[in-house]
Amino acid sequence: MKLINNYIPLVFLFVLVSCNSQNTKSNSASLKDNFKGDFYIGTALSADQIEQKDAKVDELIRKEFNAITAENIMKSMFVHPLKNKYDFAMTDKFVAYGEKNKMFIHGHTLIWHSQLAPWMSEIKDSIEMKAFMKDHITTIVSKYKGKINSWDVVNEALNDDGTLRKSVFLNTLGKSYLVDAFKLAAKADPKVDLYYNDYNICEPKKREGAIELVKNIKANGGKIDGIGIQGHWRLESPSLEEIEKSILAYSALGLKVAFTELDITVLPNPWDLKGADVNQKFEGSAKMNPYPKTLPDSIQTKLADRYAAIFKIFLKHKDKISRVTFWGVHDGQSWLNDWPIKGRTNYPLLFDTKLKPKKAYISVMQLKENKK
Ligand code: 9MR
Repeated sequence: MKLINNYIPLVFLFVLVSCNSQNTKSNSASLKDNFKGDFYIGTALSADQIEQKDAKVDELIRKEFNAITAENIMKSMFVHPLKNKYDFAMTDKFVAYGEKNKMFIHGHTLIWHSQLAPWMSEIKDSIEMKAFMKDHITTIVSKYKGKINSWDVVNEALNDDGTLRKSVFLNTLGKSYLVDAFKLAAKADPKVDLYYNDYNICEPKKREGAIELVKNIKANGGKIDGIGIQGHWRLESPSLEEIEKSILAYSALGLKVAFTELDITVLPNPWDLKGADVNQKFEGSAKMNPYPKTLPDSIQTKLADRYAAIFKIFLKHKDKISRVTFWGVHDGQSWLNDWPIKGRTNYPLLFDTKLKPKKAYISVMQLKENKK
């Protein structure tokens, strides 16, 4: 009996130590470490996150992610608000944050029809537009030469049917603006990776358009290194087949494939409702905002399964994929809470508003952990 009594504290100690070491293991596991050697795992950062306003969010960012994109502050209206004025205060902080934390730094975005400074939308002719593009691209890319690892040179130049979007760039320069943009960026930093970035380019028609666009840039002597598939996806679409076909098709062009703005909406879409008028007011409608407090377990599981299935394909083609970046750190900050309807509660990412890993996080992590 005495002998057994002597052993009790020892057994207790063993249980304590092994529990602790398990805790340490699961607490120290992270997305970036789990997918090390496969592809970068990135996130988009808000201005507050770049300025490290919330210590807990900052800790999570540094623990889980090894690549960053600025969600907004690098867009032209912020960085180049007036013809003769650049404002690099925030972009400098963003790049310094990435350097300090040894992260892959992605530049988003140089030429985009949206979030333009007002003076840019008023450019009327080709001479003025050429001068703008040369100054804008050269100034920004040269400034961060050797610091920013890849750029979205052109963003969202296509319509959903694969034709070129009517923008101030297309209107003034014709389709040659695409080639010009890539040439200017390559001249300013010959080593940086240059991407074309867009949404819905896993859909067959738009994919054809994107392939044409890339071929046209290459045929005209532009340097393009990669394609950014944004990945603003839904639970049911795009299909896994189309995602896989897209990885193969883009990579067959000699491009790196990056998933650049990944999130998955779980909310109903006004455009899917039969007879729904997009201009109708959906704000405040309970039908359109079905989970204002928590996400039911059944949907949480659907989201986890969808993320796992998608990451399985990413892993299968990891040799072709350079980076997978989520569009935000946690559900609370997602743009999808305000689009296409303002003020809803969406659940598109791997961390909830309290920064806790969701079932989707576990399902993605398990894809690798099971193989270790
Ligand atoms: O997430 C961004 C949101 O905060 C901005 O209000 C919005 C303005 O257009 O842009 C969002 O990010 C977009 C990205 O820059 C390009 N692809 C689509 C993204 C979601 O709209």
